[in-house]
Amino acid sequence: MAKKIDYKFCFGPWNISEGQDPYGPTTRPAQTFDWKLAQLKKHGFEAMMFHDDDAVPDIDSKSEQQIRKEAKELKKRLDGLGIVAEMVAPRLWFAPQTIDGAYTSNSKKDRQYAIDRSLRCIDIANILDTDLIVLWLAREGSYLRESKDAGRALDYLVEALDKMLAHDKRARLCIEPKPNEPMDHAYVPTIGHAVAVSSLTRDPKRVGVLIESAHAILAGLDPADEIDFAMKFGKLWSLHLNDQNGLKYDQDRPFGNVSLRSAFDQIRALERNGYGRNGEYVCFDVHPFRTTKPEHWMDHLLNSRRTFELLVKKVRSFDEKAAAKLVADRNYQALDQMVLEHLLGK
Ligand code: XLS
Ligand code: MG
Repeated sequence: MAKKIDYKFCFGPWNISEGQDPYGPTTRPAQTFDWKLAQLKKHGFEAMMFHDDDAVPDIDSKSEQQIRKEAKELKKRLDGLGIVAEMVAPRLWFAPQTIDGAYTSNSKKDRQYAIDRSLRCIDIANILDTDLIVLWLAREGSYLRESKDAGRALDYLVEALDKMLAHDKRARLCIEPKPNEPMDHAYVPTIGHAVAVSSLTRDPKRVGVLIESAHAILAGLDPADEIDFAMKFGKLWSLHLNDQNGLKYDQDRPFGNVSLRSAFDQIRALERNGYGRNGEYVCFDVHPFRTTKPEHWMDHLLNSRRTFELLVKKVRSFDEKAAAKLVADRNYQALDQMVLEHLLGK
């Protein structure tokens, strides 16, 4: 039997947010970036995820040279702390140039902005010594169907991906699909779409995917099936575990918060496909509740990791032979109860 995987964990600075939502201000005092790095280290996480402007703040106002200089300074700090950068992601949904989309904007000039910024993001990743570029395609979609053309959008998207692939022969692009929010309909809503897009690029083997549990649920899909699908193609290079209560706004709840069974199934899919064997990280894209007090600031991350670890034990102690017998006998009623009682510790 293959050696059991010891998972490595990470999160991003936005996962220790200050409690703001679209309807109200922060509920916890602002913290510095250094405080966030220190928390990560203190609580034994191995790596941090970065947006390009987490790494280099106010990136749009800085020259290429200045960006490189600041990225190098950050790399020194990370090395000093013993923290790895898991990935860098261009934040393409804040700038005035991306009001009408980034790579798929109707404006040529604005599409160029999105590409240029992504190339700078790849430069930063290089300096931080990661080859992983995460692309959450936030504004690539339509709000008003007649304003865009989905086929043309796909051409624009592939053109942008090709420019990134050409810019750095080492970079691996990881598409993080989400079906909606902020757009009404995203152009790359699921893992199947992302895998299909990869096949149109100049180097499909350097275009993979990142699954976020909540995003799959928002697409009406089972995150465990998305994991199996992506890994069948060898494309699951990163993972954002969290939870989501139905088809609402993106909730980024702690892992297992809504459905322990779904969390169990996601880990079962990871284990049977060997996720982590090539150094992939388990990241938690979770947010503290708005109500969380400052003294409990890290609990959603610590709880997510603890739930993950407890469920790994549950997956490893699940009687797969007995389950296979029930499957062979088509006794899914008994299989269902077996899963429930296993989770209930019976
Ligand atoms: C938002 C996304 C974002 C990405 C990184 O829904 O999950 O946080 O993970 O750009
Ligand atoms: Mg995410």
